[in-house]
Amino acid sequence: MSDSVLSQPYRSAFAEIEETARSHWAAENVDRCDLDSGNPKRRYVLGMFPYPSGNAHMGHVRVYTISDVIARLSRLRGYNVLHPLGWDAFGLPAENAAIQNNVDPALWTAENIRKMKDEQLNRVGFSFDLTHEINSASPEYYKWTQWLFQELYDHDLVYRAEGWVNWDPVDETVLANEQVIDGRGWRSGAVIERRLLPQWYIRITKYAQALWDGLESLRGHWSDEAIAVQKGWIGRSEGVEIDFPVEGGDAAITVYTTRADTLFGVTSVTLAPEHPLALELASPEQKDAVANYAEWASGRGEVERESAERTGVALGRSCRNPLTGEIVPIYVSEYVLGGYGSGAIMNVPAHDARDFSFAVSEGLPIKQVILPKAGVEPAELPEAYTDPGFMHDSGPFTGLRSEEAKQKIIDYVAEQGLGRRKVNFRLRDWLISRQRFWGAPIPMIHSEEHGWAKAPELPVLLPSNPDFSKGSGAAMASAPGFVETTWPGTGEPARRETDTMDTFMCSSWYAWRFLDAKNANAPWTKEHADEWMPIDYYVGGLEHASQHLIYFRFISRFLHDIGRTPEPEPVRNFLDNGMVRLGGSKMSKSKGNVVVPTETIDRYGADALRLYILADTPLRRDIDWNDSGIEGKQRFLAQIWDLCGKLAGDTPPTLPEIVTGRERKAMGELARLALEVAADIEERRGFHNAVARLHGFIGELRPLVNEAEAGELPVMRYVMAEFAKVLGSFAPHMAELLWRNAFGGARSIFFESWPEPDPAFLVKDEITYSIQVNGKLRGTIDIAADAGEADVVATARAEDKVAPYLEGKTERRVIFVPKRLVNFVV
Ligand code: ANZ
Repeated sequence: MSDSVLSQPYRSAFAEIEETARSHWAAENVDRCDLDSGNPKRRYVLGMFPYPSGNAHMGHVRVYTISDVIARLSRLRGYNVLHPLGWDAFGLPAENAAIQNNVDPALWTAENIRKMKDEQLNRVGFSFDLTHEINSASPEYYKWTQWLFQELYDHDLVYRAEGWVNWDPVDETVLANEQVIDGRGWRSGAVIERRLLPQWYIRITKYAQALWDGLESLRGHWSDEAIAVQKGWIGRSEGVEIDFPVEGGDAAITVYTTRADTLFGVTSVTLAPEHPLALELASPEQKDAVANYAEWASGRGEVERESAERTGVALGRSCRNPLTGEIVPIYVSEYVLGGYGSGAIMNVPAHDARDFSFAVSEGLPIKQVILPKAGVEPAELPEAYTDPGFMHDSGPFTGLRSEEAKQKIIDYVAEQGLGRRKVNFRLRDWLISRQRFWGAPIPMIHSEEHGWAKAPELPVLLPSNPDFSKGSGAAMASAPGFVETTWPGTGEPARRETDTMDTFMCSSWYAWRFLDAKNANAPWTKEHADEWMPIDYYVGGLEHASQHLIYFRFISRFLHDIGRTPEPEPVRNFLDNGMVRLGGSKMSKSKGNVVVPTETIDRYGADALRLYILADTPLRRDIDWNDSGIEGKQRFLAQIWDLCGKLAGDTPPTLPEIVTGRERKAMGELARLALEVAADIEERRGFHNAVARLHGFIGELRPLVNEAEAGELPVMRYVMAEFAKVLGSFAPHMAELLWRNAFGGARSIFFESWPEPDPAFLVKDEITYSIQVNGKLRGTIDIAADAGEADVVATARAEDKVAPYLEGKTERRVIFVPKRLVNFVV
């Protein structure tokens, strides 16, 4: 670092400034977090860990800039801060690259991590403590992912079942339902096929109610949208099961409905094609048609089934509405899903959109039982009427409001034993088997004789140097020595499971591993979990609010149940940030609209980038990138640089006595800044407001510094040095060098404390009084807010515009209204 850096214009010095600052941080271990420091003030600040693609993009910059601001500010405010970085390193891209380039995915991943860590993210100036770094694809980590799987297994939360799965023909893998978006694979975009395979499932549905209830405790700490996304995935619905006796037999069809108020409008009953009664009940003439339809439909994905044109086949049988006694026909149709509710529905075409189109295509009657107004005759319906209203043609319930009738009908159905209340969830068990190589091997072994058992030793290591010539699943099965093993105890031959785990399993517990990243004997210690969990601030995109955050919350609740974490919820505050776009669309390599962070840093500096990415746009909104915005931030930093350059000195400033109005004003600005910025970040998520306050502060301080008398400069210098500490969370490189070069700091500014100026300075320092003579306004004065009555009156009397009206008169009385007015009665 050259001594003269302070005298250089910022725009030619920023690269040197930033590199020098980072070398100071490294030399002084500024970012180090000793988990056992004993400081009872702790904060765990975490940005969702990245997939090591090899390219850090603006999305990463945004997430970690946010977490970094919280982390740096928290350190200055006296917290022991854990702000770690790790790698979500298993997954398809590494494997695909490995297959294409014929390299071991482990090597490809390691090289990507190196690039992202050392060449890219490092340059943004994030205060990660890399002594806690983790890599989910390392045996030291996935040993514990396997341990977690076995814990779940021991608690009866893992089972194996044959099931229809979503098969992605391009990636050659099974996808979870939530990884299929509009019938296509979430990564490959390929149209998903259905296949039947034996799979490992995790019984997350056992936690559905708990996951639902837990959302209440997150209100105010998670955005309403994030909570709504969670609710959508869990999909709790309160309804009733009703039994429709089948004509000519003892069977009954149980339907699930959330609309008991529509029971009088049922015109048919429909089974899912896979419903066990479908074939059994079908009339001899219809058996073949039903069987063919069921076979065709069961190979189709759920999304497709729900969205396609309504098709179906009649069973040639009927059943009886238990409430009305009406006889209605029975159908099978693909839009009724086998895995939801009871797999059978009552069709109310007048009030359900899907039933409406089904009735139209099957020529079924449409019977209206709810009308928007009471006591009118129904007109023909162009589409289903789905809103609440007034009951029509519904026996004793006619005329009631539909919400009220719903409760009454449910009570009646329950009393008469025609059905029972029922809660259903959309959430399905978590399918974690992947027929891929680059994941944590599922630690199970199988023998023909004994069945399945846990692999006795962990980790079950991935074979190195896999042969991908016969495809991805085969790489594991063909690896020498991997599959063949022995049954524990007996030594009989056994085979290892060759499937690997969904990578969401790796990321479901990584937050705990940061608490003991290097522990070879345990996944983490209870002491650390008790001290550090839940995460205080978790930062990441809303796109993870469904999958990752469901699994993370589930695993957290499980770990809580087995006594390994202190609270059921893993995340106190979730900060979901918006995306960074260019020209209105998401930055993507294929569209060629990418702004590369390292190139941006070359041009403008990391501090300008950080300020820009935080400014103007509220946390949850998308940013639309524009270069003039970041240029503005660079100009702003240059102003700060110049201003502090004028105040440079060799020793750290101490607070001199505050005497003049200008000094008081500067102290007031500092007090307000420190107070409000802390609240913006810690409480209000107002990162953009905090940046605006930095601008506002400099706007006020510039004239004060420029006009300051020589005697006022020490205060100005003190105030700007304190400002540097606030700036440090946002533009850490500049703050570091100002601290050292202009303000005489001997070691990093990040060992300093957040400014805490006397709150007395917060009081608005001047107040305007109206001055009257005999009740007539003659002038105003500005005077210190804490000035006493005598001072105010004396100043008022001497005011130029007032004095002439008092001259030569006898003052009979002075009326003084504090903070408002002085009236001289003469
Ligand atoms: C009669 C009815 C009348 C319905 C009406 C709706 C409106 P949620 O809230 O998602 O639980 N349903 C039940 N089981 C189904 C299955 N296996 N596949 C497809 N649809 C199914 O939705 C419950 C409603 O979805 C139920 O209420 C049922 O249709 C349908 F005017 O019953 B309803």
